[in-house]
Amino acid sequence: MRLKPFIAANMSEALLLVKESLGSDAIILNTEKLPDGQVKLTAAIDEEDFSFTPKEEVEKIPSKSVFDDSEIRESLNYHGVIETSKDKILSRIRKAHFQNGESDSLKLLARDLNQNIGYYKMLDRSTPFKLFMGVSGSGKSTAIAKVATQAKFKKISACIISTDNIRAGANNQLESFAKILDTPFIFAGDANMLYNKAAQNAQKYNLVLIDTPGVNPFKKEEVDKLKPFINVLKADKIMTMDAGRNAYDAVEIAEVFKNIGAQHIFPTRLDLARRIGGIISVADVCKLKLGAAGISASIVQGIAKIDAASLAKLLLPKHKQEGK
Ligand SMILES: Nc1nc2c(ncn2[C@@H]2O[C@H](COP(=O)(O)OP(=O)(O)OP(=O)(O)O)[C@@H](O)[C@H]2O)c(=O)[nH]1
Ligand SMILES: [Mg+2]
Repeated sequence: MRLKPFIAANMSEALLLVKESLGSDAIILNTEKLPDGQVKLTAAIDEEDFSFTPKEEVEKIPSKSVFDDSEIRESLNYHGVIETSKDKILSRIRKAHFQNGESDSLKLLARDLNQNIGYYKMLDRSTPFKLFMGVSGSGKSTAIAKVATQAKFKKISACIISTDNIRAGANNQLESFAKILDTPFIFAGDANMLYNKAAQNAQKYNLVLIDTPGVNPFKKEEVDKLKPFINVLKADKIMTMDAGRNAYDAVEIAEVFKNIGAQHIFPTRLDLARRIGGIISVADVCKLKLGAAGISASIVQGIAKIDAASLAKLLLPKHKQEGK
């Protein structure tokens, strides 16, 4: 049996060192927290041709790897990112620092969010159908009006189909926006009608934006009523969600929509949120991609592109970003 000690910033990094050095058959004999906060592990492996190292030859990550992650950690705590997502982000960032020596928090965070969160282009036309779903009042119809406006600016032809047959007067506001934009507004009361109207209009327009009735994700009967609309078309499925939601609630809600097909998240009311841990946690846990967000109630100016760099800036304290 060969014994070998390892020192690293935390347990998961120490375990990674053990695995890299001794392989996955190694067993951990002892763990110890050192006074400087690092962790020391003693691992052992059975070897036929065993040798005994008389002097402790400690495998230690070079000192540049001990990255002071407190700035990013405190930001993720402030924003209320859920524990598992926070730990994953911090561990990857420490590893990235070790591998490339980068120690600028903003750059490290932006790079990590770029590599580990998915992004989509809202006006991407590879599939013409964009279906919006979400909790009642989460901003679906407003998001559609904003996207239709952007499409108009970019000379991309679009129409809107509403399937919202639940709330009385639900379509009035969206219909009036559509009129102002000179964008056709079509109503489809059931999934068959949606299929037919969407297929017809995809011949005429680059984008077919589909609104759906708001649901309570914790009421199965409401979610079940939404499913036929979602399953009838091969659409980009976008979940709108209030950006300021508590992260654990946000993940629970997003899991329901993910299970019925949501692929993207469109955060709304970002202008009213101080903490965006819900959005980061949903993107991490549910693997929903980010692309655009609602940043005011204004239809014309109320939409912004979201990417890794803008997310990192939203997460880190403003004063730490000065001059960057
Ligand atoms: N400040 C701000 N308000 C927003 C934003 N997005 C939506 N809202 C407001 O949120 C409210 C609800 O938006 P809707 O678009 O009607 O939400 P919905 O999901 O279509 O609602 P239902 O159809 O009832 O389920 C409206 O008063 C919008 O003006 C945003 O990005 N910022
Ligand atoms: Mg609506």
